Amino acid sequence: MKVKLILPALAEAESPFWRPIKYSLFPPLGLATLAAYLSPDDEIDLQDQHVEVLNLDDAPDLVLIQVYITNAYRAYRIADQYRQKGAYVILGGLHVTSLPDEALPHADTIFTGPGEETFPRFLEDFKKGVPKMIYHSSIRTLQKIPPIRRDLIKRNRYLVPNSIVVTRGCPHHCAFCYKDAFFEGGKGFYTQLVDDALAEIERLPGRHLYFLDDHLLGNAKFATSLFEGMKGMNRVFQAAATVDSVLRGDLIEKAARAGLRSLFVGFETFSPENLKQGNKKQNLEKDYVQAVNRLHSLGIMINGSFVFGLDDDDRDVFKRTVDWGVNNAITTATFHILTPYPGTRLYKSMEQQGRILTKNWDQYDTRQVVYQTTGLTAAELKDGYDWAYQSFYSWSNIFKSSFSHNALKHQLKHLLYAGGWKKFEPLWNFLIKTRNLNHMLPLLESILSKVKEKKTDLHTHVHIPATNKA
Ligand code: B12
Ligand code: SF4
Repeated sequence: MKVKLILPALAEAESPFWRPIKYSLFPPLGLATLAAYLSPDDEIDLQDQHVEVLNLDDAPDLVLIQVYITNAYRAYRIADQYRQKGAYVILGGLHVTSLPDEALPHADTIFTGPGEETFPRFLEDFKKGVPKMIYHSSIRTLQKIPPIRRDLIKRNRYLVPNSIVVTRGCPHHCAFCYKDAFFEGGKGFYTQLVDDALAEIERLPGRHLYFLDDHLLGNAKFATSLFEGMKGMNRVFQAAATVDSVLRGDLIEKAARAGLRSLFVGFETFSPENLKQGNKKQNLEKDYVQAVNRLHSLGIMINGSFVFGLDDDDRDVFKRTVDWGVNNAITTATFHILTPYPGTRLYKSMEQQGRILTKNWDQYDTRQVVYQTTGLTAAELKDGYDWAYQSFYSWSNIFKSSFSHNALKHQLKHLLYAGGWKKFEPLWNFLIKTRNLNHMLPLLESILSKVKEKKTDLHTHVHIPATNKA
């Protein structure tokens, strides 16, 4: 059987603000995971429109398309085209799970939730000639899943070919996050067996790994055994976790010993009112600066995530946030305009209040205001968000935050990482065009090499209260 797997490009890929490098980071891991259930005799073609021109002139028997919110319209167009040609088209992913009724007219079969149990079930039915229209995932396990078909991934087109997920979901319930909606009807947080996770790591060449798990430290027992097992592997890795998990116990030290060098942390907001609106209870009354200092003392760089536009935000929130990030030597920052994704609790409450301004999903890229704001006007929010990016990544701020680390090595790493990420677009574009992105991996690995800072009262010069307590 001829099988085509497609990750259509997100709408923002056509925007003048599109940074090609941002979409050439990670390969389509979800589709490569599903491909593992196909038969070795199947002829498989996996295409990622972010890094290649789609070939739509072929004639596959089965087409799988992964649907995110801002590629949904494009995904539907591709699906319609293949169905007209007689292919059997199936759709799944976050957006299909949020809005199955919207997706259904464009597919022969749709899937809600993770695919590890439903896709093999579908394949059996499909082969028997009795596929259903909808498959809902309810059994959630990562045990006995076949090894991801990484051979289908065109590694040289990605900066970070070694992306990996060893858990699914998250133990928390933030109102703006897709997580509860996506995992509805079954477990919302579960892990691989540690040995399976270690075996998957062993299969990855080179040193660098990027864990795409929502919260790698979410299950302390699992994470402890994982880090224990990784100790001798000489890996360097990046991951995501909460403020709370950085502050609790000594898991973060174990992670650092196993090779953790950079962490994505969801600070989101400093306002307790906003945290309550976002149901981000795990951040309430947590000392953000203490978390930052602890990570820096372990030589771990920080990618801070911040959301603008929650109801308690005022016009000063942008400057306050940027100043905090710079003064606390956050290496990179990801700012988002609050976006009520369909299916989330935030969306439901905004819809009830009549605050959803558009249902054009192409605009739901966290760079645009799609809801009725309260504390700020939509223009203030958009302008403040744009300003925050410009200001945080100005050379003066990059220098300022880099040189506030104690260790020279950490200063240089910060400078290279933040400057390299945001300031060398033509170089990135050249590397993408010439298919040489993967040659940057050794440089990334050396930037992520070990550094140990002295424990001092670093960053006591914050402009705003050290914690998010009122
Ligand atoms: C990698 C990643 C990206 C990549 C995506 C491209 C790629 N190459 O994969 C890039 C960098 C482009 C990206 C961009 C953004 N992202 Co992102 N990203 C992720 C991340 C970290 C990992 C995705 C992943 O690989 N998961 C692991 C695999 C195994 O799972 P999966 O892809 O979901 O696939 C499974 C199922 O969905 C299902 N499935 C999927 N497709 C199909 C198809 C069929 C036919 C079937 C049967 C099943 C099926 O089966 C798979 C196996 O279970 C997730 C968080 C997460 N942990 O999932 C966030 C996440 C998806 N991103 C998110 C966000 C907010 C963004 C941005 C808006 C951020 C920004 N401000 O720029 C943008 C734009 C996204 C958009 N507009 O929709 C949000 C939600 C987005 C949404 N609701 O659509 C997430 C969930 C993070 C979070 N917790 O908030 N992202
Ligand atoms: S902690 Fe992160 S992944 Fe977990 S529910 Fe909140 S936003 Fe989602």
